[in-house]
Amino acid sequence: MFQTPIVWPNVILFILYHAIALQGWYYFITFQTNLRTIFWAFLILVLAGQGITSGVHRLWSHRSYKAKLPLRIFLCLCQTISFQNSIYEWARDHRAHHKFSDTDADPHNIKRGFFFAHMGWLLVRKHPQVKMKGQLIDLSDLENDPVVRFQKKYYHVLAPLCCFVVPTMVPWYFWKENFYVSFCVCMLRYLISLHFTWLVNSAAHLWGFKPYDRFIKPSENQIVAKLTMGEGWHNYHHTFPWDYKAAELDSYNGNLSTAFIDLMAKIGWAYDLKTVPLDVIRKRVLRTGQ
Ligand code: ST9
Ligand code: ZN
Ligand code: ZN
Repeated sequence: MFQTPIVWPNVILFILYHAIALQGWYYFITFQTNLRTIFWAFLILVLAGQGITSGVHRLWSHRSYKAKLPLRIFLCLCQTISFQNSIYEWARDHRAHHKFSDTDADPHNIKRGFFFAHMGWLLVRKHPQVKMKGQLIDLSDLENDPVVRFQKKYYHVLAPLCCFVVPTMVPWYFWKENFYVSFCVCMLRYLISLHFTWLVNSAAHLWGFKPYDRFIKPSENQIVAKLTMGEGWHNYHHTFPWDYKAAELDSYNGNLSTAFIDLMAKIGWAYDLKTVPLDVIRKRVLRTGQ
């Protein structure tokens, strides 16, 4: 039987992150932070979010649209700010998650429980099946993208710089925020973005409706959709992962990522946006829907 070896440095690091973020929360609710620091943190949260949703998720993991070089550079910068592993590693794990959903070869297999799917998978060694079956996934498109290659090569320097150093320094340098307060707020913003993202793997794999495929765990979770700028329509997304909207409906309704990609398409930086024809959706709903 597979024993899960715990990775103690990760456990300690995440406890430390949470302790510092809690101090950030305390400074926030006791009005000890400059309002500009909060706006700044919110801006970084949205940028990092776009790097995940429009960038590493919809573009690099699923190829649901194509992006010209300037957009790829911008999204790569945003994804680096998110400090959620390099584009290459994130997309590799995510493709494994879709191909081997809810099995031992899924890096955050929901069958191992809420905590494991949420963040526990980052605190232990991966199941051997993830590494073995993961070899079957084609990653040549990522290996051939110079933006992805550059980020992977310098990730260990770029990620701490973009996620912690610059976001902490700006409020301290430009509006004389207390340095430690700025650092705590930066850590709070980082942990909010991590937990919101992780909810897709935990909550949206447990709770919600299954209008498109009742045989899979991923579900339509409106709360997660709101928190993740449009990534909680997870029953639809696992049924039609190539749709750039990651949702059926055209209305944005909190799906800021779709609005962003549409805007990029208008200026010509995004193209070949893939969607699913309505009759294909209807047929699937009749065949496998709840
Ligand atoms: C983080 C990621 O948080 C979150 C991803 C969430 C995904 C959500 C998806 C939902 C959609 C979008 C949501 C939008 C939200 C928007 C929010 C808005 C505000 N295939 O990994 P290693 C092989 S990261 C094939 O070290 P260990 C490979 O050979 C948080 N092969 O495994 C590899 O070597 P190399 C910050 C694979 O040793 C070797 O195994 N980051 C695959 O078991 C070793 O790989 C951290 O905390 C595969 N899938 O360690 C870092 N995987 O890489 C945490 C592995 O050289 N990570 N191989 O090719 C770690 O410390 C370690 O990875 C570990 C496992 C301890 C977890
Ligand atoms: Zn999923
Ligand atoms: Zn996906």
